[in-house]
Amino acid sequence: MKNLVVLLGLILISGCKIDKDSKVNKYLQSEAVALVAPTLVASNLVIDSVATLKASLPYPDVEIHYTSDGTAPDETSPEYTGPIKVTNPGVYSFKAYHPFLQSSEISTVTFYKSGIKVREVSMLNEINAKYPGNGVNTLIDNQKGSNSYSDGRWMGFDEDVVVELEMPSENKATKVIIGYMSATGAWIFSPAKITVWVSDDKQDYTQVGMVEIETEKKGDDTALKNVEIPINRTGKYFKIKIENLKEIPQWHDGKGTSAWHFIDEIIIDE
Ligand SMILES: [Ca+2]
Repeated sequence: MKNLVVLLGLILISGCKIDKDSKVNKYLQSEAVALVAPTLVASNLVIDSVATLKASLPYPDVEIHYTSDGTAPDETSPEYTGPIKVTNPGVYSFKAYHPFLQSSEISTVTFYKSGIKVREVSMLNEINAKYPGNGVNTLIDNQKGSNSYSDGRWMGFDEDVVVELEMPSENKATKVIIGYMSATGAWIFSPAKITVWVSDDKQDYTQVGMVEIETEKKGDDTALKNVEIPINRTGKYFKIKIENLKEIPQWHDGKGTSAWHFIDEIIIDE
């Protein structure tokens, strides 16, 4: 499987405090130089059975320590010595240490459990020609998108979207998890509202869940987010309506116009 580059650290050292009068000396003072965060590469972020996670920071005498429970790593955390086989979902965090340089910032990557295997996915509206991803299967391919909305792993829309998912059989589903991007600098906002219906015959649908998502505030960072909609119902067909924000708020250059929303994966959790 093609590797997904999660985080890139192209510059090895950063954070130099350079004094006007002694630039060279200051640059060489090790206490003023920090390691960059380790680069993380994961084979896949939605785990069907196992994923492989590699961390690297190619610099002499660097030690990388990590945690797999969402806590911040320190020098007492397990040391990274080679690719990790990831079988459980959760947040993996890495931090680099060096005998003479400042330790790095923390790199993190989040793994998700794959849901019920979908037999067929269809979209009742047109796929947007600008951001089609890899077609409608983008939403159920166990691949998460990167920080780049144009990486081909995201589907982007400037209107409401209705998705139908057919399961192989009637399945008990506990929740629906939808991955989306928040990047207001690119006019990409959170979906405003998501509604889920279930049916046994693809005719009569019953609403089983609905969530409204708070609109971004000025200054919010770009982020990859997930929304979970509890359903706790059995069904063979699921219909999901994802509504975009119809009026961008006043603080934004696009005020009053409708927003884009970007989706990378829908997981029906058993
Ligand atoms: Ca995907």
